[in-house]
Amino acid sequence: AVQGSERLTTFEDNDQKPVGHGRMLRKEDPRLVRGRGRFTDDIQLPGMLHLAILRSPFAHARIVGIDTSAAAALPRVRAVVTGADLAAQGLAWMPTLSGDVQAVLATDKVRFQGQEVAFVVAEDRYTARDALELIDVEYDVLEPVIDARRALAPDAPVIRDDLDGKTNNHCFDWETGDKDATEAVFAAADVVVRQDIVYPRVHPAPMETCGAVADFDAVEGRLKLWSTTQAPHAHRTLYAIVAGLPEHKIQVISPDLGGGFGNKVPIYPGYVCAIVASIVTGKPVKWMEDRSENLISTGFARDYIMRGEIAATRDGRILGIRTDVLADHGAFNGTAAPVKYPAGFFGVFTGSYDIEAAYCSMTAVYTNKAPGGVAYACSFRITEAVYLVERIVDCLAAELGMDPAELRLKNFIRPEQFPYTTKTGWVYDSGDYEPTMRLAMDLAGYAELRKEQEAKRANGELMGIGIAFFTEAVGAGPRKDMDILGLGMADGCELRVHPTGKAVVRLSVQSQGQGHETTFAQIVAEEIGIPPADIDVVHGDTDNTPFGLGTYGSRSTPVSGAAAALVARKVRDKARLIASAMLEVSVADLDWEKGRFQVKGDPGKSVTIQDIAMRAHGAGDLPDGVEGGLEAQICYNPSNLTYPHGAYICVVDIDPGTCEVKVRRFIAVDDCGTRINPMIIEGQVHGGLTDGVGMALMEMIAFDEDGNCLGASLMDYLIPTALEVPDWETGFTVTPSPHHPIGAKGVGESATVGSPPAIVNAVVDALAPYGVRHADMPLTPSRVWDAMRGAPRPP
Ligand code: MCN
Ligand code: CUM
Repeated sequence: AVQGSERLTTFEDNDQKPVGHGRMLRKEDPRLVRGRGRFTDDIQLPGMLHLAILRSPFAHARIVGIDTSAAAALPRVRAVVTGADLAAQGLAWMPTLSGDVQAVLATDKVRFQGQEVAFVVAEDRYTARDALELIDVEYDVLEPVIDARRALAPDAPVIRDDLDGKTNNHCFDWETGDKDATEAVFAAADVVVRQDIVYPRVHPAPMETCGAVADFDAVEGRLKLWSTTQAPHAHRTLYAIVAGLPEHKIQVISPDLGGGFGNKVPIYPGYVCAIVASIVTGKPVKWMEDRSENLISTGFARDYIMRGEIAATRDGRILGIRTDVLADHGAFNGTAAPVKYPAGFFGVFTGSYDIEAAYCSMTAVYTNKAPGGVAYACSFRITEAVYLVERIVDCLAAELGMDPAELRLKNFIRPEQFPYTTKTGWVYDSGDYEPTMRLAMDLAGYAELRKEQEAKRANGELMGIGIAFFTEAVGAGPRKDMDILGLGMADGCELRVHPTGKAVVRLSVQSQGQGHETTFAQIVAEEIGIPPADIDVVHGDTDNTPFGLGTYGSRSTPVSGAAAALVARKVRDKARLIASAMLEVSVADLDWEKGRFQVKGDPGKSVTIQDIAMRAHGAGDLPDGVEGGLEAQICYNPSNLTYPHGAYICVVDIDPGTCEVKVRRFIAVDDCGTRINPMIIEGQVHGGLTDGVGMALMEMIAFDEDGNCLGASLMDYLIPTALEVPDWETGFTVTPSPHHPIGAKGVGESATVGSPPAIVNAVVDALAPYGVRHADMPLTPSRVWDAMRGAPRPP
C-alpha cells in the first residue's frame, strides 16, 4: 500500500504539476484571499428591497393575533406579511427534505424559539429591522417540551397538532440489524459492557450565514434566486413543486459560499419568504440572517441520546454491538438524508470490526427546538455512529484491561474480507485497516507515549492517549435505493473543449470552500491532458450546469468526481477517432500518452489534444459517423458508496487544578483512496479536526427549561480558534475504491467524524486514575470536574 505522512504544507514541496493529480495551489484562492469573492450578500440589484424576519421569542405558544398596522405605517416599509397572508395563497407550509412539513410563517402556533412569524420588506435593511419591533403579536404561552426523554410522556403537550390526528410527539421508529441473533450473542458472551452516551446538539455555524436574493420578473414569469445553498438543483425542483412555478423559469444561483458544513442543505423559510416578497413587491428582495438567527433557527446537528452495548470474549474478540437511540428532531423533521434512511447512515455503527451480530433500535421525537437534524460534516449521521462505536470499544478495553489499540487491531475486518457486508447490511467496498492503524501508531510513537503516561501518572499528572478508528460511507448514492424526495442521487457532468483546446467542465455539485474549481479541473486534466489552468469549472448555477443533487455527505468526489473522469474519457474516446483520421492510422494503432495520441511504435507521429480540438471544430472531413465539436455529457449513477477510513490518535494533558483539557498532539492518518490534491485533502482534514476539538471540548446548543436557546451568539456558542488546537500531524494510506473510475473516496467529513471520539477517549484515559469510564461532550472544565468527582450531570 502507498502510504506517507505530511506535516504543514510548505511552498517548496508544492508540486505544481501541469497535468493531473498533485499539490496544485487552489485556483479560487487569488479571488477569495483578496476579498474578491462574490457572495450572496454582495449581490446588489437596482431597486432591491430588504427583508427581515420576526421570530418567536417563545418555544411553544399559540398565536392569538398579530397586529401589523404600526409596522406597515412606518415610512420606507413596503410590505408586512404574516402566516395568515401566506395561508391565503396556500404557501404557509412547505415540505421538508424528509417528507414532513414545516411552517414558512407560523399560523396556528410557534413551535421553537426563533421560528419565523412574519416578515417586513423595506427600502433598507435597518428600516426592515426597526419595523419588526412594531409588529404586535399576542401569544398564549404553552408548556414546551425541551428534553427528548420527556417528549413521549403521556402528559407531554402535543407539539405537532397540525398533523392529522397526532396525539403525541412521536416522529418515527427505525431499526436495523438482527435483534434475535444479537440477543443470542449477548446472552452467550463472557463480557458485556453498557454505556449511556449523548452526542449533544451542535451547530455548523458557517462563517457566512444563510441568505438569498430573489428577483421575480413578472413580465417573463421568471424567477432568479441567488441563495446560500449546497444543492441548487434540488432546491430549484422543490421551489417548483412548492410554489407551483414552472421549473424551467427558475434559475437558482449559488455564488461563492462562506462555508456550509451541512447548514446550507435544507430549504429555510427565509428563502421562500424572499421569493414571495419579490413576487408581491415586483422588486428584487434580499434576505440575510444575522449570527443569532443562524444559530437559533437553522439546521442543527446530532442530538442523539444513545445506549451502547458491546459483547466480547474475555480475550477481547468483539462479538456483538447493540444500541438504542432516542433522536431529538426538533419541531419539524427537516433531516437531509435519503428517503429510505430516516436515521441517515447511522447503520454503520458496527464500525470497522468483524462481528457476529448487531442491532439498533431508534425512536425519534419532536421537541420544541429548531428543526434540522443532519448537518455539520456528518456524512448522514455517521458522526454519531462512529462516536458510539469508538467510545464503547474503549469502554470494553477498560473493562478487559486491554490496550485500546490492541483491541482494535484484533477485531478489524481483514483485507481479504472486502467487499464486506456488515451485520446491518452495508457493503464496505474496500479497506485495509491495519497499515493505517500501524502508521498512526508509528507517527505518534505510541509505545513511548504509553511509557510517558505511566511516568506522569506516578507523578499525579493527568495525561491521556485516545484512539479512534473509523469507516465512513460517503457518496450517496445508488439510485436503486437512494433518493431525496423522489430525486435520484445521481450527478450530471458536461465537458466542452473549445477549438483552441481550452475546456469548460460543468458540475452539478457546489463548492462551499472545498476547492472544487481546482480539484475537478485536475480530474479532467488527468484524463485528457489539458492543463488544469486551461480548464474552467462551472458550478452553482442551474441554468448553466446539468442536474444533480449537490454537495453534502462528502459526495462530490465519489459521485460528481466520477462523472468528471468519465465525461473526460468520453471526450477522449471521440478525440481518438479524430486522431486516427488526422494521423491516417486505425484507432487500434494509437497510444494515449497524457495529452496526445501517438502512433504505436512511432511516437514521433502524434497529435495533441489541442490539435484535435481545432480539427474537431475546423474545416475538412471528420471520420464517418463523427460529429463536429469536442464535448460530452453524462449522468453518473454510482454502483455503491465509497468507504474511506482513518486512524486518529490524540494526546491530551489535563490541568488537575482547573480541569482544563489541552490537546497536545493529534495524529490523523486518513485513507480516501486515490488522492486528487494532497494539499486540499490536508486542508479538509485540518478543518475537520478543528471542528472535532470544538465538539469534544466546547460546542453545545443548550436550552433552558423554557426552551430559550442558550447558544444564540458566538459569545455563548464557543467555536475553536488557533489557540485551542495543536499543529496537526497527518499521514495517509491509499486503498482505492474498486468501483470508482479513479479509485477516489470522499474525505470532506472524515476528520469531523473521527476526531471527537479520539479526543473524548483521550480525556477519559487521562481520568482513568479517578475511575472515570465515560463523560459526555462537550468536555468543558466543569464537566471534567464533575467526572472527576463522580457526579454525572444531566446533559
Ligand atoms: N479530494 C481529493 N481527493 C480525494 C477526496 C477529496 O483531492 N480522494 C478533494 C476534493 O476534490 C474536494 C475536497 O477534497 O476538493 C472535498 O471532497 P469530498 O470529500 O468529495 O467532499 P465534498 O467536496 O463533497 O464536500 C462536502 C464536505 C461536507 S459534506 C462538508 S459538511 C464540509 C466539507 O466538505 N463542508 C465544508 N468540507 C468543507 N470545507 C470547507 N472549506 N467548507 C465547508 O463548508
Ligand atoms: Cu451532513 S454536513 Mo455535509 O454532509 O454537508
